[in-house]
Amino acid sequence: MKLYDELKWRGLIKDEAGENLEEKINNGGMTFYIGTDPTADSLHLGHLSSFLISKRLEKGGHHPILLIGGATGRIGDPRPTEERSMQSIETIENNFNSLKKQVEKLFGFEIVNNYDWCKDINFIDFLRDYGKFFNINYMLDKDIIRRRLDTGITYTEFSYMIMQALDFLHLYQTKNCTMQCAGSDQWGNITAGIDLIRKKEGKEAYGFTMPLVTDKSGKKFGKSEGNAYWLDKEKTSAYEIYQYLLNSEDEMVIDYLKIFTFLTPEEIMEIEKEHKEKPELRQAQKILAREIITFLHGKEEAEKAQKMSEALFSGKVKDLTKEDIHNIFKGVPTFDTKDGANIIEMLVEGNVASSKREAREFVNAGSITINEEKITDENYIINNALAIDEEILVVRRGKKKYFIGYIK
Ligand code: 383
Repeated sequence: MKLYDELKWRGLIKDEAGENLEEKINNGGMTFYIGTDPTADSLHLGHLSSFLISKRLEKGGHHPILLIGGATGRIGDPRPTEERSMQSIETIENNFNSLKKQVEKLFGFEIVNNYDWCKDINFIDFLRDYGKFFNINYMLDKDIIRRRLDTGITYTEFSYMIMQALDFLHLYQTKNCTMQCAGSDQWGNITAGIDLIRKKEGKEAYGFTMPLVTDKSGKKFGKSEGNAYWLDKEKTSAYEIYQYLLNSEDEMVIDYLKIFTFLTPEEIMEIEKEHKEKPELRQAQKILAREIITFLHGKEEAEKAQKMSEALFSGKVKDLTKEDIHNIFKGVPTFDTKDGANIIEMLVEGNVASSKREAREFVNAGSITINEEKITDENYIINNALAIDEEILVVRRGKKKYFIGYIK
C-alpha cells in the first residue's frame, strides 16, 4: 500500500489542501510540521494520534518538525465554547520545558519554538506585514470563529489564527517546510497559513487534518469524566492506560489499532478476523494496550501493566508487590488500620462504609473483598498474615470501588 492509501485506510485523512497532495505524500521528501501549545506539562492520549502521523510521514521519507508554541501558548487557540483563562508566563515556560523533554524522548524530532521568531515582532509591523493579508470577512468565516460569535471572543483569541499562519510562513521561508498536519480542529489555522504563503510568496503549500478520535457514542477518545490520560507516567500510570485501552469498545478497537499502532495492515486485518470470531478474549484490546504502552514507556512497562491487570482480574492480587499496588492504585483512597481490628470497625474507620449499619449490610451482601477474597463474616478480624507484604489490604466494595488499607 502506498503511504497516502495507508493513511486513508487508517482513517487519518479528513480534510486536505493543496494540489496533488496524494502524489506529494507518496513521493516523500517534504518538510512538514505539527504544532502543540504548552497548555499543560504533558501531552495526553488525545494528542497521540496526530503526533503519530508525523512518525508515519517520516517513515515515508518526509522530514518532520515539531513546533511547541511558546508564543501561541501565551495567546490561546480559541475553543468552540468559551474564552480560555490566560496562564502565567511561568506556567507556560514550565510546561514548555516539560513538553520539550517528553516530545524529544518520544519522537526524537527537530523541535522549534515560535516564541523565537514572534517575540521581536512589534505591533505596528504585525499590522502592516501580516494583518493586511487577513480580510476580516475571511476570518469571521472560519468555523471556530463563527461558533464563538454568539458567546463572544476577545481580540486576542481572534488573532490566534494569524500567529499560526505566520508560523507556517516562517517555517516555509526558513526551512522550506511545505506541509502542516494536525487534528481536524486545526483546519482553519492550517488553511490560514496556506493562504498567507500563497499571498506573500506566491507559492503553494499543503496540509491535511485527521478526524477527531471518538468512542462509539462520539465522546472524545482518551478522556474519562473530564480527566485526560497523560503520556507522562508520573501523571497517569501505564496500568491506568492499560485498563482504559483494555476497555475499548469492540466496535471501535480495530479503528484504534489502525490509528494508534504501527502494526501493518495485514497484521491488523488478521487481528480483526480473530476479534470478530472471539471478541470475548479481548485480544485486540490487549494488543492495542501493549502497542501503545510499549511506544510510550517501553516493553517492560507494557508487560508489567498486563501482569497487574491479569492479577487483578483473576483475583491473584497476592502475587503483586507493594510497588505494583502503588502503581495500580494511584489516587485510590487509603486508610490505616491495625492487626486485630474488626472488619466492621475497619470499614467505618476507613470510610469504606458510612456507618456500622451500612458496613454490616455490605458484608452480609457479599460486596466486600479483601485482597480479592470475599468477606461475609461480620466478626472477621484483620490479620497481617493475610496482607500483602504483611501490610497492605486491597479492599474492594462492589465491582469497582477500591480502597487501600495499611496495617500499622
Ligand atoms: C500552534 C502554533 C502552530 C501550529 C500549531 C499550534 C498548536 C495548535 C493547537 N493544537 C492542539 C494543542 O496544542 O492548539 N493551535 O493541544 C492539538 N495538537 C494536536 C492536534 C490536535 C490539536 O497539539 O488536533 C490534537 O493534538 O493538532 O487540538 O504554528
